[in-house]
Amino acid sequence: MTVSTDCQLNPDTRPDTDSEAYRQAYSRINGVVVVGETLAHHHFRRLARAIPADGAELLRLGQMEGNHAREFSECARNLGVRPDIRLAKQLFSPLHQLFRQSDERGDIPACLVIQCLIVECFAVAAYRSYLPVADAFARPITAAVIEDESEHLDYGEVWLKQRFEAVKDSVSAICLQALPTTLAILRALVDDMRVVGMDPYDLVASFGEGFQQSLETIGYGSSEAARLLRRAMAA
Ligand code: PL3
Ligand code: FE2
Ligand code: FE2
Repeated sequence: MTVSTDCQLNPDTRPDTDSEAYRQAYSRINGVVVVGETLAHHHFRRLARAIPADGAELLRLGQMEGNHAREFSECARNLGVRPDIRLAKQLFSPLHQLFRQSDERGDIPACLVIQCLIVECFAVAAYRSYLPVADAFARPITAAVIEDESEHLDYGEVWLKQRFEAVKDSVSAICLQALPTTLAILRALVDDMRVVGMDPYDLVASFGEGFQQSLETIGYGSSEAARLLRRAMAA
């Protein structure tokens, strides 16, 4: 997939990155991004221990997440904004706890659904929605990160697809638990997204489409995937 970066907005509709409202919204959004990327780094390191046959590959993916966290931190520094890390840690805590519990009980499929399917679909949808309104410094960084996140999503899809019948129950169960906690993060950022020029409803719709597509890729039939998604989104 290639991502165009020349999507500069008309100067009249471009958000004013110097306004106090923008800076506060950006602080909360960037905090969520930096914490999400840092957790992704830790999750891939845990996955490398859980799946030793793919250890080197998973450590490489984890390394990419560390780079994303650094690059997005630079985007905030470039605007002179400090990311709200405390709020972001609170928002991500339920999803991170679910990952830890799944890891502790040796439920590799659940860990892969949380990190590679849910978090990565979330990241791809969010970064695609941010790209057209990103400032000139953040735009090329965001475009490159989207390519990386697609690779992380692919890793999880391939692993789960190869074992679909054996992992299906675990996948369905963790979707019902983890999707509501992910939507709660999005819900907490709805107003801030509008301030930076993103459309939160568009984002939720493209997250849902991307996630349903992933479920179908690993082996669900399309009406079965849609039903699971509807149940999880309503939970
Ligand atoms: C996976 O590699 C990392 C997961 C991070 C989750 C990101 C959630 C983003 C929410 C809204 C993002 C808008 C983009 C803004 C970029 C500074
Ligand atoms: Fe990332
Ligand atoms: Fe990622």
